[in-house]
Amino acid sequence: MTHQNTPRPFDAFPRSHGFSHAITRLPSGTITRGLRAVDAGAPDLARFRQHHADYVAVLRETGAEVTVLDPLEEYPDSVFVEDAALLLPEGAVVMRPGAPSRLGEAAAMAPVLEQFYDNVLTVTGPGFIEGGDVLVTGREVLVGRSARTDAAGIAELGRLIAPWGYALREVATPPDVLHFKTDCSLLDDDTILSTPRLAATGCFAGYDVILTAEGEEAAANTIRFNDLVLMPAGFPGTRARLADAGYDLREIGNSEAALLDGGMSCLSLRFRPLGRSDRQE
Ligand code: CIR
Repeated sequence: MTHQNTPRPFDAFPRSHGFSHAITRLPSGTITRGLRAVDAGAPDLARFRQHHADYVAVLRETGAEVTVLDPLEEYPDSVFVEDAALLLPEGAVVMRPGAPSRLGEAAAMAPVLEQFYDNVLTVTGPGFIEGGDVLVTGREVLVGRSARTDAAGIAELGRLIAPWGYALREVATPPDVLHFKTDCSLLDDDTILSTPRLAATGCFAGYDVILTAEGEEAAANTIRFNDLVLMPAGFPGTRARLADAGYDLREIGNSEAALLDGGMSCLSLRFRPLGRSDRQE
C-alpha cells in the first residue's frame, strides 16, 4: 500500500482505529528514573524527545488533532499517557495505575479529558487497572490481568462501561510481561498483531492474527491510527509481514522508551468522541 498524501477522513474508519484526536505528553527530565523490569541503562532525554517528536508528527500526518502536554517532572513515567485512561467514543475512564509511583498521573489526566468529554468516569478502587492492559477491538474490550491490573480493577471497569454497551472479557497477560498490549496490538477491527506466546493462550480465537517474527516480540506493540500503522524501528521480519498484509507502515525509533518497557501504544491516548449528531439523546 502506498502512502496517500490526502488522509482519509476519520469516519472512513471504524471506531476501533479511526481517531480524530490524540493526547501525548513530553518526556520529563526525570525520565531517567522511570520504572523498568530490567535495568539496561537510563534513556537519553534528547534522543527520547526526538523519537517523541517523530511520533507526534506521524500522528498528525493522518490529519488528527494531537495535544502535546507539558512534561510532569514529579512523575518519571508520565510520558506513557496510555496507562492513565481509557478513551471510548461515549466517554473517558480515568484508570487507577497499579504502580504506586504512577497513581498521581491518572489524577493529572482527568482535567485534560474534561476538555474533550462531558462524561469522565473514574476507577476509584480498591482495585487497580492500567490502560496498557486494555485492548479495544471492533467487538469487545479485552483486559489482561497483570502485575498492574487486578481482578477488582477489571470488574470496576466492566461496571463503568457496561451502560455504554461494551462487553469486557478478562484475559491473562503472559508472566513477566508488563502489559497485555506489550504483546499485542489491534491492526483493524478483526485483526491482531501478537507475539506467538500470547496468541498460544487462545485469547484471540475468532480473530485474524498476524504473529511477530521470531525473536521480534518487542515489535508486537504497534498502533493502528487511521490510515497508518506506527511500529518501532528495527524489526524487519515483522515489518515485512505487516507490509505483505497491506498495512501502510511508519517506523519510529523506540530505543529509549524500550529501556523503560514502553512502546508505540503507551505514548498516546487515541480517541474520537461521539459528536452531537452521533449521540443517543
Ligand atoms: C512502567 O513501567 O509503567 C513504564 N516504565 C512503562 C509503561 C508502558 N506503558 C504501556 O505499556 N502502556
